Amino acid sequence: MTEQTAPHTPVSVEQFTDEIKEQLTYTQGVTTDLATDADIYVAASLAVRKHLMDSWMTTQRDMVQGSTKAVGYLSAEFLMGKQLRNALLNLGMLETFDDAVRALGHEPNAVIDAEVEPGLGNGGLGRLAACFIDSLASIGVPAFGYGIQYKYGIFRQEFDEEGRQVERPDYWINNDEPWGHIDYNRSQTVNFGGSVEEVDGKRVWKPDWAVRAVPVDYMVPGYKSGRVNTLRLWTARSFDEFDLAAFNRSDYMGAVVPQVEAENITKILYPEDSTPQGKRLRLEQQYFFVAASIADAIRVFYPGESKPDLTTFPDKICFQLNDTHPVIGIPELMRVLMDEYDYDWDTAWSITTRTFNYTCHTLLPEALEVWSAGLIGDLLPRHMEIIRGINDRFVDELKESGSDDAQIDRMRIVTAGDNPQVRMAYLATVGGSHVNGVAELHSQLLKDMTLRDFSEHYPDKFTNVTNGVTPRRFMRLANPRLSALITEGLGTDRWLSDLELLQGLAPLAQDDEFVRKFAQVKRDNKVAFANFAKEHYGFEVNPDTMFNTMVKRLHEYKRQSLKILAVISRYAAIKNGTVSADDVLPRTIFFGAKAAPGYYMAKLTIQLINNVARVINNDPDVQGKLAVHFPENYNIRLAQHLIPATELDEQISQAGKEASGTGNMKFALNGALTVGTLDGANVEIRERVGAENFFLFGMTVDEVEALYAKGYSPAAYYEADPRLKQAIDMVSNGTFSNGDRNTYAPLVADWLTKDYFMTLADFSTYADIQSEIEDLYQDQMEWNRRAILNVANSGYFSSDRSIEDYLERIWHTGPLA
Ligand code: GL2
Repeated sequence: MTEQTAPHTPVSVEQFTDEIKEQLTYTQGVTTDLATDADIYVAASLAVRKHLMDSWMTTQRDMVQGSTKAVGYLSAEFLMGKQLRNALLNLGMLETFDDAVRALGHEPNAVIDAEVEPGLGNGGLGRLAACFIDSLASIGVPAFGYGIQYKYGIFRQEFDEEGRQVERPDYWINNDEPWGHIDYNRSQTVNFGGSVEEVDGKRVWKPDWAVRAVPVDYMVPGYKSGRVNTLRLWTARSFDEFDLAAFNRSDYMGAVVPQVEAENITKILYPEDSTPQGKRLRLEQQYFFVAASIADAIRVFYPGESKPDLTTFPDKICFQLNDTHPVIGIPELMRVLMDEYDYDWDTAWSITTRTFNYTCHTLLPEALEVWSAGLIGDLLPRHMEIIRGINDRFVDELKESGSDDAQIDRMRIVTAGDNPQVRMAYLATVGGSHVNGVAELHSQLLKDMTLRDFSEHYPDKFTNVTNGVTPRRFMRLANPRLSALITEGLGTDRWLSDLELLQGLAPLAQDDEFVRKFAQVKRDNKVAFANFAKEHYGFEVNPDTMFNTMVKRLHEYKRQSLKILAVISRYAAIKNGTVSADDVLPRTIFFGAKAAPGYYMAKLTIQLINNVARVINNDPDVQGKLAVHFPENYNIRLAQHLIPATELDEQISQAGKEASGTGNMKFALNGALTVGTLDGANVEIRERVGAENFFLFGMTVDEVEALYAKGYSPAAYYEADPRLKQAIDMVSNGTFSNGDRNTYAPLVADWLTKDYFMTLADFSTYADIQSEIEDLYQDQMEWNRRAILNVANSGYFSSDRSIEDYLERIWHTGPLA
């Protein structure tokens, strides 16, 4: 990656202080002495935005003048995290900011904390999109992130007295939000409903209703690249504020109905992870942002042209479909080309298929979106016609290539029968140039299982790009102590834009002095986390215990159940004296997880974890030996504090279920060791950091398949391992529900009779490996050596490398000259 210096001139502390004051006075109308932390945050953000403005404009100009093709990353989610410190880092202004804020009589951390985190994503998929646009800008590739500015992001999680999850609305936008610039002059019209008519031999869509899509632009500054890209999030507005006739009839509520209906489209992020629900509103959201984005790209790249030559469109921009959510963009681009610009089908199809590529992020069949043709036809009648046209031509192609009827039926984009369904993953595969999975194993399983027929039909379309994470946010910002030590060890900070340089740390794992410094960094991070946890969550955390963390969405396949059963078993062993007091390695276990509001088993698991924590933390018999904490509302901010303090990370999904995981990468890069299965990117992490530096357990994909095939009986595992039996019995006998045996009965019944993700089958090896983990932990020098090797060998998991792979394998473009 080429490193360029930011073109912006360095700013002195005095100058930046003045700029903040100027914003306070002339934008906010607040005097410096009355300014709150939140006022300073807004003023400083606006001042920083001004510093980015020139680079933002030149990047856009250079992009349109076109030395290289741009990337449009279409994603229903962008989980950005806080903006201010990231922008300061990329501008090289972190210290200037701290000094200026202090000069104004404020504490930098308090000012940073005033920023409300936009939660515009559910989990890994949304965070990946945010890492990717950071890397695109840092590498200098012109790019747009295109998505939705939801008014309510992912819900705020609280726990009630019983430890159950309660969802509260996240009205994040109801605060001063200095980063998003709403641009009414670049809005687009998005149509819905109606019918299609034949007019002069042409199909003409006569829509029923329309909403106005207004862009809200966020600057995406590259790290030291001098480039600033755009994240354009659309917000829905109605064309008329209210129905004046209704208002004049004194029907005040009725008067605002059209406005409310239009604005509902971008009201809320669907709080689901992986399993979509067939909701009309969700399809409206998808079409809304994709249609606006395609129209926007045409506007941007062919300014002022009424009859642009759109055969050049795929040379100007390629669209990456982040999962199936934006796939309706394929028929939309076809419609635009044929209906608005008069191209014939074949030309339109050639442009479309060269423009789109598709990333699949799942292996769960239920997570591949399927829409009823009736619903699409109702909401987007012209698109449904086009989808049928694509399907019919594809079926013809299959027939010509000799596919039999059964295979054709398996592969139809629109299923046959009375209630036809549109399979969006298939549409994406047929309508784009490339399909990629997100880790080696995942891409292989896509080819062998999920999309097998398609990979046989289009062998060259399929490729892999292993996910990555940005080291700027997840190392430099989250872990300044480790970052400083790495820079000291390597003698340069260039690793932040060339993460493979971390390999230079490998020899230092043999240098006791360095190992001790590394251990001290971890220790300081643990103390810092203990203070943070006390202040923000009210927990007392003992930094002299091992910090063992499992943070991710709550899903049965991720197997938080496995972890909590092992914790219960450990608790029982300590309490009953099965392990002698001297052999107990004190551990603090952290969970962080949100469950989709309608996901009953996941929510019951949350309740169980909270109650196990309550019982353990209040039991004097295990004080100082075992503690469990489950901070509410796991989000990026909490991740940035907890990951650097963690020593042991849990990645224990059933093999073949986690597409990649990206938390696993963040932990390894921050010097945690992983206990995990051979799943997702764990496989590649283990290969790189070395098998001896990774705690592997559990069945492989093949073993899982074989056990399913043979017939899986979880009860047999329950009977066979007394530790497991005891743990499950404690859940069922009311130990964690004040004696009530019913509370967790559904969980227990599921474990013993179904256990679809084979938690019980993997329990014994998981429990066994704990003693190996604890033995190693006793030898702190050796543990830290291995942690250093995790850091040194994880440079591959930078999102910069992922983007380089996309550039080479899929997008065929590169940085601006
Ligand atoms: C996910 C996968 O579950 C996860 O394994 C992967 O790391 C991310 C990013 O590729 O995508 N798919 C998905 O729908 N969500 C994910 O986190 N929400």
